[in-house]
Amino acid sequence: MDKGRVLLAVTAFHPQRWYELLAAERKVTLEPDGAADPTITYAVVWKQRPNLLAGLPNLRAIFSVGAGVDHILADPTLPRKVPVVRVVADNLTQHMVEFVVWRVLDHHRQGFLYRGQQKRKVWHEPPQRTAKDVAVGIMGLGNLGRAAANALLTLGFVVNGWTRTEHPMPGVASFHGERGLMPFLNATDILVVLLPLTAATRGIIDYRLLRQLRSRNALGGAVLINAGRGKLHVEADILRALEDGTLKEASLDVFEAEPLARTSPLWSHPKVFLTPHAAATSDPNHLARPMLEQMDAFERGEPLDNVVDIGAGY
Ligand code: NDP
Ligand code: OXD
Repeated sequence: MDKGRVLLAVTAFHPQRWYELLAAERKVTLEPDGAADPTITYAVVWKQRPNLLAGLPNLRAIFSVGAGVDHILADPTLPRKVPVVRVVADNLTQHMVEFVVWRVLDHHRQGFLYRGQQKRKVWHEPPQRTAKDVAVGIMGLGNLGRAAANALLTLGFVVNGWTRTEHPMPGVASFHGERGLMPFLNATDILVVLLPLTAATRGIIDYRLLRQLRSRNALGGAVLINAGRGKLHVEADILRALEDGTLKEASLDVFEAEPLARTSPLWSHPKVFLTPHAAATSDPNHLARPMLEQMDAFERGEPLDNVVDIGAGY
């Protein structure tokens, strides 16, 4: 049976390695032969061009090259009946755990202060606090949030988690839904955002929400770490919160518009640590093979794994 072709539709980065790995086993094209190309059976995508997938009559599944799928669902012409599969992979999870632990520890161990002191050649040892006195609240206790929570628990931090539906997790104070949000924030010193971007979460990290964090704490202020999506937060509100002390510091990996404009005050803000959407990179050397295996299994009649709930948006 002809397996058809894989459409590799990627913008924002060069898909060379993805192409090599997928093409080793399947016919791959970077462009369909016309809007209704009948030879395309799978699409592997990152921020595909709007309308690209709408007319493909034999499309069986859409694979995201990342864990998030907002970049796919943003297209209003997306064929709603075609399953969308997202990345759930140890390699990507490990990258995110490293990122979260790195940023939490840097804030906890006063990286900002010491980098400033080093620049000024200041020899001064401030009081040291202990992980057990600091509560990290993770918004989004999914595949990535749970793994990060476990690593933080091992280090001795108090961990709170907030989810959409009820998901108790051993060792974690769990909150869910709108009613759980305020008590979750009121018990949190370092807020880690690992939510997907959906209609319900867009713009959720605003000034009002940041005001609810616990700022009289062992750290001397509340901290924000966003590695979810930039459109979850309002950058003007983060800047305001940093100016008036609502936030002590922030680590931001994702931004409302990417790449971050060179004119953004976040680049040079003394209380901001910034990375270019690099918390957990999708490495094709780890992710292409499971994708190809899923295509083979699907053709044998097996169900797809990690299929997104398009209605919920993640
Ligand atoms: P999952 O789908 O496994 O988990 C999502 C979590 O968010 C779940 O716990 C879910 O709750 C919760 N959630 C969703 N909507 C709401 C809501 N309205 N209110 C409260 N909680 C909500 O996703 P992953 O952990 O795999 O990934 C999370 C996100 O991380 C991705 O969507 C992506 O945006 C981002 N990401 C960023 C990367 C980077 O490099 N910066 C790399 C990879 C991912 P429930 O458990 O009830 O369903
Ligand atoms: C992802 C990402 O969603 O890299 O995987 O942002």
